[in-house]
Amino acid sequence: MTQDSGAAIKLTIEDGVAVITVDNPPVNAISQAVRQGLVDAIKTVAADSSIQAAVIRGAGKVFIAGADVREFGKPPVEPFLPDVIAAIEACDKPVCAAIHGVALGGGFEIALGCHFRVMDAKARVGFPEVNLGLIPGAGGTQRLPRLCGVEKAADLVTSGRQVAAKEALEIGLVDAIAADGDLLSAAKTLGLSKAGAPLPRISEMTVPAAAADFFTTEKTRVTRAARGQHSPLRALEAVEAAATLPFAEGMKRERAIFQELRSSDQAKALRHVFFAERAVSKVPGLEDAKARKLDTLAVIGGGTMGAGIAVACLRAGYPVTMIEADDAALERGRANVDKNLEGFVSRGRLSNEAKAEHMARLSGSLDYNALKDTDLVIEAVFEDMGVKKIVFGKLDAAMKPGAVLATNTSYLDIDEIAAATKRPGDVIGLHFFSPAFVMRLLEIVRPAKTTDDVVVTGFALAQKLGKVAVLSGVCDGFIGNRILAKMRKQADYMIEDGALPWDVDKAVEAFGLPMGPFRVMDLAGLDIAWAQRKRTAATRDPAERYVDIADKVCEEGWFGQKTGRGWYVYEAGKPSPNTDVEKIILAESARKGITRRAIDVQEIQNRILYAMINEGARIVDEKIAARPLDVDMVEIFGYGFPRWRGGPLCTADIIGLPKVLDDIRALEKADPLFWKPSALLERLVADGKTFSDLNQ
Ligand code: 3H9
Repeated sequence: MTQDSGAAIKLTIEDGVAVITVDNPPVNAISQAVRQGLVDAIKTVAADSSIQAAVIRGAGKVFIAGADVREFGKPPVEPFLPDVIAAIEACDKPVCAAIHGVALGGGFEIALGCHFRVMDAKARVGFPEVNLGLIPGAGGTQRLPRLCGVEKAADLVTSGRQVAAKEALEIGLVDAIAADGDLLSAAKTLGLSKAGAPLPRISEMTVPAAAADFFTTEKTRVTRAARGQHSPLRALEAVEAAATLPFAEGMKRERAIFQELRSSDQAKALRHVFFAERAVSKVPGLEDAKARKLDTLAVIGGGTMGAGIAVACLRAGYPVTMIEADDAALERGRANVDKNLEGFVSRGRLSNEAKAEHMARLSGSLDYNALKDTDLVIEAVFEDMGVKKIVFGKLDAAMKPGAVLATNTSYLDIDEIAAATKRPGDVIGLHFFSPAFVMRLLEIVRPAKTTDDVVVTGFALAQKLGKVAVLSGVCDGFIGNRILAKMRKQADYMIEDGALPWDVDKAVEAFGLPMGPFRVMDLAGLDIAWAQRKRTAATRDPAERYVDIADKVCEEGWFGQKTGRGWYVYEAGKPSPNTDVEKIILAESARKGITRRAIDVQEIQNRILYAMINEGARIVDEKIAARPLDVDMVEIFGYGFPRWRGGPLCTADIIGLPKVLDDIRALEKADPLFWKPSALLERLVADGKTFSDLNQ
């Protein structure tokens, strides 16, 4: 017999077992049709005397990926998931979940509502709701502690981490792991074997007692790890309810927290990130382009960036050729790669054998002809236009037709670099962030003549390297460093106006960034930006406000961590404010006739954030970024902007664009050059629109 409840749930009866298949591509998200279909199917199981047991499974590549994230912005529609799961659990015939792929969020909650769970050896289960600013909302926080204890439940729901089959069996989340290809029949057999026997219902179990101080210490740990995000602590609160309240009361508490979080700003921001992360590689207009062959890679230069990029490529399984200027430099390049890989070994993330295999895939040469069969090369030499042009001339001469020629420049004009070759259509920017084998962001920078297939080859490489790639047009600093420059300028203005570097850092870190701008400068080395300022001094707009403080700090030879002194003094690696810098700052304010004033945390945060928003809007308006979401992804994956704020342009939407514009206009009164509002921001406010409207 076959019952088709809408298209989302299919029911067949095989050997006395009702096989209930959730079929809602692509990931069997729990839409209203799925919920209704499950309720109907369970009614059929109860009513049909030929059925002795039931199996719930998923069609396609996963069991069930969770609630339909697209429904969260809309009013909930019955039947509600907790009621669907209660109906499954109440069924008086055994119901067994057959889990393959993943059972996540509401999908795992459905599995916990079943009496038994069988898992494919490659499957994973978990509660990723915290990553969406939520907590499990259909009994997950109440059933999980009953099954595996409070400690493990707290770990899983507060971290969102996914558990592989072996661990799931060990901690009692599932009853069995099926042999390869045998999942359905194992689930059917288990279900049938329990027909007529008393059925285990997790809601009826008691929660094993935890250590007396467990929740107190756990709250401290979770608060620290969450760095301003609310959902992990609220998830812990729900687990605590499971430990202290009867099941029905605990369910009410969980539901209340879930509902509260669902409409929160953090949940909105995290939903935006969820979809933006997936949309960012789907660039409008490139749908039909096909990536070029990408089997062999090369890097030019074995310094910090070149070696870092080589490591990222080796980790992804590519053979990599490194080109250097002389034997000594090549040896240093190899040693840099070796050292970086050794870091993976010492952290237990790579075996010695695997490291040796990685190193065996690295070849080195002084001769560009070694690249004649290479599919894609990434140049990472000194940031100097003359040097880059020479390198690209050599690449042009040596490489085969159809090879992709990429530069890792952070700010040079790639159109000019491309013009040094006879094949500008094959030239592209691949801007990695340091360390290249850690940082998730890759800016793909598209000069005017680059062909579509070269651009999508950049995206294909990013996917292989596990990176989030964002397309950028050519401009000074591209998306990320252009915004960073504006943000740093504001930070400089504020220290001349009355704040101190550590006040700025503290306020920025309280906003949720991992490090304030002055701490970052100390880490990167103040000398690099100093050299850049000297290079561009002649072309600087004379009308623009220029703060000399950083130059004076550099003149003292204080370049940050590497010299033990910068904005901060480093003793035993620990930073403390550099009081000599404070003297320089006070003297500079006095020299410029500035009466220093107190600048509070709110003002610091606003000026930093609005500088980012205004520049981000300009970048979208100039079509350097295709959509606001591209700017948000650059900031989150390249600069540590908190995910739970959704990126600067999502934050602007949440604050409300009319308020953002009013605030910028108020700042404009004191500094009209810096704070001229972006024309896009003005248009959006005039039209009653948001940045999010431009993402659709
Ligand atoms: C929840 O369950 C709350 C409950 O506790 C309480 C309820 C009362 N909804 O990632 P992919 C789409 S909260 C809607 O590229 P993969 C995705 O947008 C939920 N759509 O594939 C994409 O669409 P498009 C907790 C979803 O193979 C397509 O599916 N669950 C959902 O790399 C393919 O996705 C989660 O947070 C969804 N839930 O990875 C799980 N999930 O093609 C989130 C995916 O148009 N999902 N889509 O861009 C995942 O982790 C991954 O998608 C998964 C597949 C591992 C499943």
